[in-house]
Order: sequence, then C-alpha cells, then structure tokens
Amino acid sequence: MKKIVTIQDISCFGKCSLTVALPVISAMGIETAVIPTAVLSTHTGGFKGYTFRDLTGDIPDITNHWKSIGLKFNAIYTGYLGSREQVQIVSQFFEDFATDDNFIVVDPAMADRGELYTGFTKDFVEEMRKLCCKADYIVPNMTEASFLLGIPYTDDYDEDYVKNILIKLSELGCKYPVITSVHYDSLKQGAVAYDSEKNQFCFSFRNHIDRTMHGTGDIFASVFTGAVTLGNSLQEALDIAVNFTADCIEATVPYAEDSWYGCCFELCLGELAEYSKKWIPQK
Ligand code: PXL
Repeated sequence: MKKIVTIQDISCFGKCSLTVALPVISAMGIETAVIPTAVLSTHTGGFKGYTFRDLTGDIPDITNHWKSIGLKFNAIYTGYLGSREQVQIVSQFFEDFATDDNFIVVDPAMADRGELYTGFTKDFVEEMRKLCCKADYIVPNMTEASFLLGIPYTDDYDEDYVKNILIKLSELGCKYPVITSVHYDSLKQGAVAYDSEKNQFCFSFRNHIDRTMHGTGDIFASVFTGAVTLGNSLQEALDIAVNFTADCIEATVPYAEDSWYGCCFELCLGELAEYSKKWIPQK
C-alpha cells in the first residue's frame, strides 16, 4: 500500500488537522502514519479557553525510532505547526525521510482572510518560508501566500496577479506551488497551480458558495496529497481536491449553523473511497 506520513496537531474537537487528514487519506486507500505535534482541546478558530499541550519534544524520539526500523513513506505532508522550534524539527524530519522516490507537501496553515491565526508571529512566518523552500508542493491560500512573500494581502486580484504570485512562490524553491481558495468573482472558487519545471499553469474551479468554513484547507491538502500519491498529475490532483472540497462545503450547508466550527466532510467520505478505488495499485 502507498504510505503517507502527516505531521500536524490533533485538535480533539473541531474537525481540522489530524481529525481530517487521517480519515480522508485513509478513505483513499492509503496507509496514514501520523506525528501529532500538539494536542489541543479544540482548534483555535472561534473557541475560547482551549488547552494546548506541545509535543515538540516527542518528535525527535519518534523520528529516531522510525529510522531504526527503516520506515519509508511515499509522501510527507505537514499541516498546522505550533512554533518555530517545531518547524525546525520538522525540517530535520525532511532531511531524514525525504528520498528521490517520495515527495513533500507543506500546507503553511497559519493565516486566512488577511490575518495570521491566533498565536502566530512574523518570526514564525520566516521559519515557515524556509520549510516551504524544501517542499515539492505547497498549498497556501492567498493570505498565506502573501505572508510567505512578505507582500500586503489583497482580496481584489485577477488571474495575472495569481500567476505572478505562483511564480514568486516557485522562486522560493518549491517546484509546484498551489494557491487554494482562489476566486476572481463571486461565481467560482477553486485552486491554481504552477509547474515550474514545465512553466505551465493549471487551475480548477467550482461554483462559489459564499460561506467561510473552517478546515476546508486541511480537506483540500489531504485529498491533494492523496491524489498525487496515487499517481495523478498536477491537473488531475487539483481537479480531485477542488471537487471533493466543494462537495464537502455543499454537504455542510444544511448543517452550517450547528457545524460552524468545521466542515461535514464525513458525509462525502464514502464517495471519495469509491472513486479512489480506480487509482489504488492492485496486487
Ligand atoms: O485548520 C487549520 C488549523 C489546524 N489546527 C489548529 C487550528 C487551525 C486553524 O485555526 O487552530 C489548532
């Protein structure tokens, strides 16, 4: 079986990071190893009084054990990371586990709608920029892309602006930058990617639903990583991730009031499992 290791926090309630990545990637028929970087009682996006237990100190021990038993992964995928030190340790994990045969996806989950998430600083952004340089794929939203490039955020942009941002992101050192949650108008929303080796852009859009839903970036990043792991091209992976994320958003609309803290992706996992079957290598 294909194997992905994902490194991010576990928010015990709230549907994001590992509580999204584990079920979503598993539903695609891919074995999912995890390194939990912190345990929070909830995510930080709207809950008050959440707990936060930092697990940074455990990561080197987990890594050393895994090295001693010779584990190998088809992909390494990182999400929300809690501190600069944690980013540095994850960077070391890349040195230990990246090979010519696997690839790295970094989701620089740290900001949205023009602002850094609670607890993040400019220093963290600098460290995250260095981690992005080591990735094959990065999947920031427009806010995160702007922070990574050190430019002001705007939500009034056009196709040329997005393409220029993608080129600048690739100049940081990442081969295939992807920008998520792109919308040029109020009708369509999707993602745009740049293959810097072929100098080609690709994009995928679906009808725009004018609601912000927590955790959609994690859903996108998980499905995208799974789709590339299963051998899909950049364009195919983009289509799969945009469509699955849009399906989850649409499925959430009837429940949106009760489910303000997360997306009802569970309702779409059966279908994801069904259509992933055709890419799963058969024995
Ligand atoms: O969805 C990204 C995310 C992951 N983990 C935690 C978060 C957030 C976004 O707010 O708070 C703990």
